[in-house]
Amino acid sequence: MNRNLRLLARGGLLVAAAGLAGCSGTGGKQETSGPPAGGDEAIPTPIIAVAELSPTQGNDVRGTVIFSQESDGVHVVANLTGLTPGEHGFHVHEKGDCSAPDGSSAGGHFNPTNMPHAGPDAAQRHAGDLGNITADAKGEGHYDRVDSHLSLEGDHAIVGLSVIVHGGKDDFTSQPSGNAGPRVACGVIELKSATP
Ligand SMILES: [Cu+2]
Ligand SMILES: [Zn+2]
Repeated sequence: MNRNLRLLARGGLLVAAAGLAGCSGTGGKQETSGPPAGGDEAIPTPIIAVAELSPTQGNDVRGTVIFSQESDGVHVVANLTGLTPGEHGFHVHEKGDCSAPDGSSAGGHFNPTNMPHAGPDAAQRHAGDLGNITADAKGEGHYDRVDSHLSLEGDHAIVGLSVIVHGGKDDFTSQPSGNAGPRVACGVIELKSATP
């Protein structure tokens, strides 16, 4: 009797120990993902959106644009292939519709504040004016910039809109769109879950 009780007690302790181990294991996991997000100057849970760009008819430009919300703007990173060497207008357009063969369904530049077209560093510009992406001799273009005019949240969020890459260079002055030529690639900006 006494021995049985001790065995029961031991069993209970083992179960309790296993339960504790399970709890601390889960707690540990939450801690590793918690502090980097919450401890870093109160930056909220990262918001990330992605546009997968596909070529418009007669073109071969494709790639990925990743948008991540940071405290001072949206970090834009793009990697494209199939471009002609040189500069190519690169914008957020106002409609998330890439269905037209020439990309025209994406509408004009995203311009929620009714500003003139300009370059990315201008104080007054379309929110969608990201400037140019430059392709090397192999036709590969890379873009990496934090943009203070864009947002992934709030009334002027770019989620659900589109990214357009043009065949020519954006001159930053011609209205309404920088005379950047035909639309060679288009992709809709889709929100991605930031949690694993
Ligand atoms: Cu454009
Ligand atoms: Zn513009």
